[in-house]
Amino acid sequence: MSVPSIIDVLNSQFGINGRLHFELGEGELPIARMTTDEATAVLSIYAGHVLSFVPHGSEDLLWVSQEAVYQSGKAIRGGIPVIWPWFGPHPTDSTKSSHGFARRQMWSVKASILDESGQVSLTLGLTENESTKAVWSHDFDLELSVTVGHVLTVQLKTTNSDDVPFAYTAALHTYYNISHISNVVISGLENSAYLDNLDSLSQHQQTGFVRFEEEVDRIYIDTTAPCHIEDIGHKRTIVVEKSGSRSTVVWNPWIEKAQRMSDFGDSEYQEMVCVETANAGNEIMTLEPGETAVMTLTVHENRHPDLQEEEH
Ligand code: TA6
Repeated sequence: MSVPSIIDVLNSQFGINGRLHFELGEGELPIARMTTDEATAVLSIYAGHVLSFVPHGSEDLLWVSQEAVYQSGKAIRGGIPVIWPWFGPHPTDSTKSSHGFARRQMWSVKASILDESGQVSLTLGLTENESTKAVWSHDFDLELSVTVGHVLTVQLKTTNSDDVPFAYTAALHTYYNISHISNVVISGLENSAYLDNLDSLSQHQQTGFVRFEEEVDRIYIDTTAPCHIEDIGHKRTIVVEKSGSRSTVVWNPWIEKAQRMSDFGDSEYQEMVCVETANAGNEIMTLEPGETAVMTLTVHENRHPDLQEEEH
């Protein structure tokens, strides 16, 4: 009798007929396909990484590069990378990879639920192992819960399972799929303070909506506000709401930076924008042993079928 594959085991333990199915995706990495009457989603078990969220009859709300690499140990370019336990470069050791290690680890499947409203939820987990201990000394317990329905809900729960306090920064580094970067404005951050990553993290204040005519890389601080990505070309507003997050990062690499990234097409900067649900910059989280913190992102679209597209 043949040994059941990991996919067979996952489908037998957590699969939900017609609603939740595991299979091998690109790079032979395990993925979960989540199907509801309102939307579908794809979640990579590797990296705990949402790759797609498509409301029925609409465009994917998430963007993934055509050049993305699907390989153990590498970060997937697009979707919702889990940035943990440090946002950006390592605070003291430049030899450590940017944006922490959670997005380069194989997570485990912990639970699946089909609720009475027809939403499908999948919970993944990550705890310390030899490779995480090599770069970060603490014991920890991460849980990522993804719920698919009319709204995509992504919840990142951090528990300090160590016997000493630890500090971390984190983000759900979401890449949104847009019609064209010159068609898009972001509202919700007016008058917010931000640290400009293109100007030595100097502090500035946002005036009006966020628009894009060059690379933008900003950590908006002390903000819990929802953001609206107004996209005339796709005739929709992407509504980004959050809790447990006091920073919002906005990034578009523009031309030069896109050309410098091997897993990012030279012109792909035109079809994406990152609005990241974070605790980053000076928003450093500290947990005592046994303490838990939860950061939650909810995303949905409002469609505007009668909107007229301006020439760009
Ligand atoms: O969130 C913005 C940012 O910190 C940018 O500075 C850029 O580096 C981006 O993240 C992508 O980082 P990555 O390590 O995924 O290439």
